[in-house]
Amino acid sequence: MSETSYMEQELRSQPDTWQEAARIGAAAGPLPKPGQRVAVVGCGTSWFMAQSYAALREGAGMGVTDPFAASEAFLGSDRGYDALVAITRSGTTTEVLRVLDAVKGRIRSVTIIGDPETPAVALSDETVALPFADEKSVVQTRFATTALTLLRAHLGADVSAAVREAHEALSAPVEQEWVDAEQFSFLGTGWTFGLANEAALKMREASQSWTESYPAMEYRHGPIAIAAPGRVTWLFGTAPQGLEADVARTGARFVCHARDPLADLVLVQRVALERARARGLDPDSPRSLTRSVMLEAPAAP
Ligand code: F1P
Repeated sequence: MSETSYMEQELRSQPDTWQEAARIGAAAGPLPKPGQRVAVVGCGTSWFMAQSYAALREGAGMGVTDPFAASEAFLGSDRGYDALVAITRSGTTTEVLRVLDAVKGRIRSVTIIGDPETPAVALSDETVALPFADEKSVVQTRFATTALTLLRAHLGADVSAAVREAHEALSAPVEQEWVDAEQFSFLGTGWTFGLANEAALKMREASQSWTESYPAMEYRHGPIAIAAPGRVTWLFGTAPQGLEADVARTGARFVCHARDPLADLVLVQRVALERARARGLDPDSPRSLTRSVMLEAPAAP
């Protein structure tokens, strides 16, 4: 692995790309208007950003917002969607292209895209391009968080504290206990559940780590059985009452930081990078993964 991987360079640029996205998101643009019924789709990391956006938009009282993995989206006319938001860094992910094609002429689509020179653009009614956040690393870091920052800003959030705290997350120490830990369970509530899913995926992709993720209130309903000494339970946002003490009793390490949860995800990206390094893995070339999943068309019957 080179001294500085693309993953490291890209994750370090996040405060700048977030600032740029916040500027774009604050303008009206083609993103859904308050009151519209919205479906939001993506695959992998982009699906998890869709989950976070949906929780934020619903929480802000902006209207029904349903997140789907692109391969599992329910977009029938009985659901009454006014708009489809697709999130894709590559613009070539087959399942996302299939959804865009399927709703064409029926539901207005807007795609948040990293590479605007790709097929998703022609299939979308509108696009919001974030080429400055596109990445060379297979493992996504800044595109995902920048897309979510754009959406947060579009929902009216002031993201300046998140930008400031992302800087701080870039210089915070990565504890040796996190590099050595046997297992991580990531937890969140509301919009931070999507972040928990993304944190768990990042650690699997970049460092082949054993990770799980749950809504925080679900953790006591079974998954806490995995918590044990040498393992970490990492919560994004505010801890539900009593959870820290419950985890402490298992002997697992409980981690919950006060910083903006999206900024805390930056710290997890750094943990993933350090764990990859410690295991001699190249985070830019993760095992069995490609930048985009492009499937062949099914054979004609
Ligand atoms: C989505 C994605 C990535 C994942 C993998 C395959 O890509 O699922 O999240 O890390 O490399 O592609 P995209 O649609 O956002 O380009």
